[in-house]
Amino acid sequence: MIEVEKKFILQNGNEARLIKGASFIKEISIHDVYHDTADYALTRKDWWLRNRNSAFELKISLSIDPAVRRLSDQYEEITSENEIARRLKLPQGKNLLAALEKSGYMPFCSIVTTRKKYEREGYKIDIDEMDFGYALAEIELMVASASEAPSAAEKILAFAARMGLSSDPIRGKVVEYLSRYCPGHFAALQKAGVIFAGGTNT
Ligand code: V4E
Repeated sequence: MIEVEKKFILQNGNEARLIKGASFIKEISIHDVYHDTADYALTRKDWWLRNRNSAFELKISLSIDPAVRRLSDQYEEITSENEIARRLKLPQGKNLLAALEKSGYMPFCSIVTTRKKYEREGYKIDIDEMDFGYALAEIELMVASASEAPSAAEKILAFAARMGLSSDPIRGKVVEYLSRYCPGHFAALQKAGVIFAGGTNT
């Protein structure tokens, strides 16, 4: 099965309409700390290394060409510490945090997200409220094959429009955090073509 998902900005109370009549599944708290080098070696190539609730995860962009990537927005997700160390060319078998610090990686952003999970009309809905005053909804459909992904994306957009959500491109939580608090880092990612001025909604 393949997940097809899209993110939408939540503002002016549009959350209430989205979750009206939805089944509440659960609420979780997520603490993400993102790491990179001083010259943004990872994020400039659209690689995102985070420690989520004490477990490391690396998201690697699957396309080298930013224009192609914007159409698909596919990331490989690696959760094994040994594999993360191998991809980052760090010494194997050591404590990953210590190895990262020794090689010049440091935290650049810390975000606590309260995520409420719902289901409505076959769609999975995540409502993410970030501790820095930003909120997003993610709407997801599961499909059996890649060929079904475009029509699933259309269905999500039609559902979102019915819920009164704007499908204008949005900034993910980390990109929004950087635009507010780390302008130098944000500008470096724009220059590298990783962030477009308009954002994304995938
Ligand atoms: C892929 C990515 C980043 C890593 C965080 O990914 P995201 O899906 O925003 O986080 P989250 O917490 O919802 O992850 P989940 O719980 O679903 O695993 S940070 C930036 N990107 C890519 C990106 C980009 N290049 N440009 C823009 C405008 N937004 C996002």
